[in-house]
Amino acid sequence: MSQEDCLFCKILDGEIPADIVFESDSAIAFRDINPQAPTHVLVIPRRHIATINDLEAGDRELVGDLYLAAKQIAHMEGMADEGYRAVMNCNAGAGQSVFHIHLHVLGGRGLTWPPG
Ligand code: DGP
Repeated sequence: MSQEDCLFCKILDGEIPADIVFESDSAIAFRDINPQAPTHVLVIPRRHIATINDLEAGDRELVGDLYLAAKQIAHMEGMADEGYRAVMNCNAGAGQSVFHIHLHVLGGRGLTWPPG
């Protein structure tokens, strides 16, 4: 279920190239074009969902899949023990710029809290 004007649906459809590091039945993950850490991967569901606000009860398993993908990626990137962050921005006020939900998986450097 892809949306015509969605950048990440275009990556899913292979219309826009990306450095894909993980694929499953429900999700894919690729390196962020503007990395904010040595490892910065975006995990996205194959199904188009614009924001966290659009999630429904039936999406529980899908959201779990995104986090299980993040865990796998953290191990693949060798940052699972050191620590990493897996976060999702919701709407423009929180910095969301692409309206297809995505988990930012960041690591490979010290990460401070709270984020800006
Ligand atoms: P957010 O600001 O939370 O919506 O994050 C969107 C991220 O998507 C941002 O970190 C940059 C990344 N991004 C935008 N366009 C592209 C693209 O064409 N390819 C890749 N790989 N990442 C992109």
